[in-house]
Amino acid sequence: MRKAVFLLCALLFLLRIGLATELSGPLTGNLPLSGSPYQVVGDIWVPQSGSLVIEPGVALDFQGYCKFSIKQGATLQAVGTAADSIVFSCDTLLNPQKWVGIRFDASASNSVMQYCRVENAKESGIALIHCSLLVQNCLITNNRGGDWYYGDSGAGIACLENSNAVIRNCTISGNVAGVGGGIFAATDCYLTIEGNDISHNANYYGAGIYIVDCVGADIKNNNISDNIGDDGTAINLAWNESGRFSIVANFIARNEALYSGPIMYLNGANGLVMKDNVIAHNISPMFFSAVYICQIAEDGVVMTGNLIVSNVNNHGGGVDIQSSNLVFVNNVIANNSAAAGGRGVQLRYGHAEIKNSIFWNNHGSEIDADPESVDVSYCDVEGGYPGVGNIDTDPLFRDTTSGDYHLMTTVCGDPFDSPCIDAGSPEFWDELVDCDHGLGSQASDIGAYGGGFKPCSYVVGDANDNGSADGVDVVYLVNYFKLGIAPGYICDCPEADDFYAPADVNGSCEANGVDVIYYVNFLKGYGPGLTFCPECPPILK
Ligand SMILES: [Ca+2]
Ligand SMILES: [Ca+2]
Ligand SMILES: [Ca+2]
Repeated sequence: MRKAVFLLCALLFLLRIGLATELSGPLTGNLPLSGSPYQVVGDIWVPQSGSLVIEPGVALDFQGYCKFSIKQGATLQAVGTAADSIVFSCDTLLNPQKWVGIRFDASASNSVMQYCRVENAKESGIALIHCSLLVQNCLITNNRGGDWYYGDSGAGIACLENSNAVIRNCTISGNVAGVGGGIFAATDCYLTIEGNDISHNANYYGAGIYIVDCVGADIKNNNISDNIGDDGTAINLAWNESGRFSIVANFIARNEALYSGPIMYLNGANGLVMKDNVIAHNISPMFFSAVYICQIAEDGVVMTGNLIVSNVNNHGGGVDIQSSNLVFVNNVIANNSAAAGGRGVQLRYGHAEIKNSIFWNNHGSEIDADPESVDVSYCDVEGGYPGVGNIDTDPLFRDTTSGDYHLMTTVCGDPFDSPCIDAGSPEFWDELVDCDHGLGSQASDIGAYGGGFKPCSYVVGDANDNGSADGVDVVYLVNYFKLGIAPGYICDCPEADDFYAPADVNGSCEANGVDVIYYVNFLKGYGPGLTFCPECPPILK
């Protein structure tokens, strides 16, 4: 019986070898599943202006140090399915020198890689130069960095020289490079990095994501965890002088930076928005804070709704900001520890407006800044801090041991009511009020879950912005609609940008001639009352 099984296995092995199709040279048209697995025995490429479609389920097994190139103006459509991914790999036992990787070099802008697995490449799993690429639902793993902007960079994906990459819903894991283990971008690139799991990558700088000298990136809804490196382990943005970046709703945890190790090292940009991120349990035993931000010009840094908690550092603790202006609203910086000096937030050479935020139980001082350069109001600061509306009371988080930094409220079943509920700045409202967001009334809460909405300050119907709504406003509105006289007050509402809200008296969220008729009827004593746009409610002046 054992002999029969052995013979069967041997036969299947021979059949498998026999069935494999050898591949090298130019490829166009269709690469069918019927020929798979393909043994790539030399370089393969889609020639200039050619196109190649790879069918779902196709496997390419690179036999030597070969590469797959998509040449100038050429297109690759490698679109697998969730059940049948397309595999680019090599057997590292049979081919220990590994394969090179996939290179898009000035290829056409409609190339797509979806449901692909790219693994065991030696010079970046996927590299793009002077082109655009959509990479979606792919697994990119166990690749090494290529010899790009820096030697040994961009192990998973390298985006180079005026390229645009959309990287969405991928798993980018276990890649190793000197710079940019998961994703690396250099020189005038723009990236959309959304919904990915970027974890267990390793390197010196920017193990998860490293972006240098680029024009910007939107980094949204990613899990960036368990990466390990020397510096800027999760996200490292370096010398992007003209770049604009948004880092929104990412979960950034348990990354470890060994030496000069801020978890997020954001140095040089033209504007940076950090919103609704959770940055927790990261470690940098030798150096500074969880988040280090330096030299953000123009619009500076806007941080809202972030939770920066339970990070462990040597110096510093939560956030360290230098030579940048900062707007810091509705954040929580708590329970960060530091072996040596420590602080919740440190600010040097810039100006900060800090509102509706909690600084609690950080090692050392909670806010370390020149009092001239910082304006702190409506915050809960352990040990207290001068400024309007500041308090120094235990914020009563729901359950910090499980990472729940919502405020306690008896309405949602907690034993106490947090003093931070409805204690925020009157400049803001809670965008949503329920047990997961703002609590109490719509008056803004201090903390990471309240606030978020900045109501416009106006009187309904006060078109000329003089504080009252009357017939003069109707005349003003008629002139506005006829002659285009500039309106007195424009509201920047979340749902309706640059909306002339005081002139919308019928609640339609539009200001037009219908409002004039409605207004006249109201003033004559018939017709309903003046009604504001529900998406742009006023704070009464
Ligand atoms: Ca509230
Ligand atoms: Ca008026
Ligand atoms: Ca209207």
